[in-house]
Parts: sequence; C-alpha cells; structure tokens
Amino acid sequence: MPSSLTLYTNPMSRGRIARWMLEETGAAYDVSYLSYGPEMKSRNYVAINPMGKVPAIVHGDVVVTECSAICAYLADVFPNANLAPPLTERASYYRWLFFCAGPMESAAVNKSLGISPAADKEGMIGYGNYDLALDALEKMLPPSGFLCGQQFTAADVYVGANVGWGLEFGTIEKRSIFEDYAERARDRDAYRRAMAADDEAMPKD
Ligand SMILES: N[C@@H](CCC(=O)N[C@@H](CS)C(=O)NCC(=O)O)C(=O)O
Repeated sequence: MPSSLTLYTNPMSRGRIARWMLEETGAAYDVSYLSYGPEMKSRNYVAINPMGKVPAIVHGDVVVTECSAICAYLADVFPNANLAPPLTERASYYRWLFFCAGPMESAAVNKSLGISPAADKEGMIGYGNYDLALDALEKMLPPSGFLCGQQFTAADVYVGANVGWGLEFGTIEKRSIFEDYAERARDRDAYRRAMAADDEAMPKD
C-alpha cells in the first residue's frame, strides 16, 4: 500500500466531496490547494488531471480523478473503514454512484443553466428531462437508512453531498425525502471535519 496520499483541491469546489471521503477512511493525507485559472491549468497539474479540474488524488504513483471514482477507489483501498458492501452485493452501490455522477448531475447543472432539452430530444439525453430524473431519485431514495440498507457507504458520501448541495444551491427541488436523506447522510463526524477544514482554507477577505 503506498504511503503518500495527496488531495488536489480548492475549498470552493467538488473537492469537498473527496475530502469528506478521505476523512471517512481515517487515512493520513496531504492537501495541495489550487486556485481557479492558470494554476489549475498549469502544465504540472494538467499532467495529473488533463481536464485541469479539481479534485484529484495521487496515491503513491496512482492518480484518481472524478469525485465518484475517488469515493469508490478510497473505499476499496481502505477496506477497514467499511465503506463499500461486499463485492457480490454492490448492485445498489454502483447503480447509485453512476446514476448520480451521470444523469443526476447533468440534470441538475443544466437546470441551473436554464437548459432544458426539447421534448423530441429527450430520448437521446441520458437524464431524459429534469423532472424525470428527480422523480426517479425520489422513488429510489430509501425513507430510512442509507442507499445500501443500514450500511453507510461511499455512495452515500457522493449522493449525500450532491443532494445536500443541490438543495442548498437550488439545483434540486426541495422535497422532504431529499432533505431527510441529505440530513441523515451528512450527520457524520467525518463530514463535519472535512467541512471545517475546507471552511478554514477559504480565502480570507
Ligand atoms: N466531473 C468532475 C467535475 C470536476 C469539476 O468540474 N470541478 C470544478 C470545480 S467544482 C473545476 O475544477 N473547475 C475549474 C475549471 O474547470 O477550470 C468531478 O466530479 O470530479
């Protein structure tokens, strides 16, 4: 197991999700903060993430980008944290991670940009339309417990963060099942530690 683990992030970014997940694992890690603009697009950083976006983690000589992949990877390499179901019981786990990273995120971001696909194009758009994606989320979210039953997993870090921030930023409509789930998922010491650390790293005026 490599000993070095570095998070590349900006405190005002999706990097907060990766930091929450790192805190859940209990692993020691370093943080490298990147500012938006030239620093994130520098040759050195683009060698890590060709998108020039945060977050990324570098674990030994392995690079992982994409918040959802970072969550899943960290759950696998730190199994003692018990953040992934057993291999043969991962149906809901994968379904949720990929649904949220793909269709749900696109639906929420497009909504915030005022982009709504023409009705005759919905069949070729992964999320169909915003209401369809949101209604699916509402039907699939459990009324109690977590996405994989009673076990809190990396999928709850990713989905819980997205639903929570979606509600706060208005990209996800307020519905009680969303609010209750986000509150349950984020009621974690690791979440509070991660948010406090990123708040502390915010630029001071
Ligand atoms: N799909 C990526 C999205 C990453 C992303 O868009 N990050 C934004 C911050 S939240 C960023 O780095 N933007 C800076 C830029 O594109 O220049 C993930 O989930 O990690």
